Amino acid sequence: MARGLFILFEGCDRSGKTTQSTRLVQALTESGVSAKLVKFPDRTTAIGKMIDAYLTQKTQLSDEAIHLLFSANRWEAMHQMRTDLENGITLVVDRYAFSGVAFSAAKKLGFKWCKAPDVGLIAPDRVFFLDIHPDDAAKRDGYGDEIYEKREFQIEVRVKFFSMMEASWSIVDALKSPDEIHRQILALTNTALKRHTDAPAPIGKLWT
Ligand code: 2DT
Repeated sequence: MARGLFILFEGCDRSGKTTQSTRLVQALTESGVSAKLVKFPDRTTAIGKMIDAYLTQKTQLSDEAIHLLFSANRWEAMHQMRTDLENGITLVVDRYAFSGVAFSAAKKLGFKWCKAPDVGLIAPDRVFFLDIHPDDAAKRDGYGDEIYEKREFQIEVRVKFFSMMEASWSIVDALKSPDEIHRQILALTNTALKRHTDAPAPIGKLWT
């Protein structure tokens, strides 16, 4: 049995990642592909609860401390993610280490320092970057509720994302209709799945 694929959604706040990752899992499941949704931060764990308290501005933490908590929140999920991939489950992940680096680097922490704690995590096979200008994101419902949802900061975050893009990334215009975006992403995912069936690649390690 081939291992599952690791499909990642990244993007600025309110770009539609949660909607699209949920729809992708549904579509894959309906077509007989075993798939599971994973979301970072995972606010349900002990570390995730500390992250949630920070994001909702109930507690304060230094930029360095919150960065390391986000990374630890990924490391604590690695065993389960590896097991799932090895069992043939395709993981559709909503945010990951690229969000970690983009948000902390936008606070002026060094790139190298930001990447270091996430080196060696499982690497995504395919990344979809839902691109939206923060001015358009600000018009969407629910914007501005959490600590990072400020225009200038989001513009900085978007620049940092662009500086990390690699060959496995596709930039998707997040202003298109949700149906159109879904169709585009599903087609790209099916191509990646087919390629993987024809020529399976081992699970990769991030930034090594
Ligand atoms: P959601 O709105 O997607 O729940 O994210 N963030 C996220 C970081 O600063 N570092 C990270 O490593 C991750 C995964 C992005 C909540 C906020 O947390 C930010 C938005």
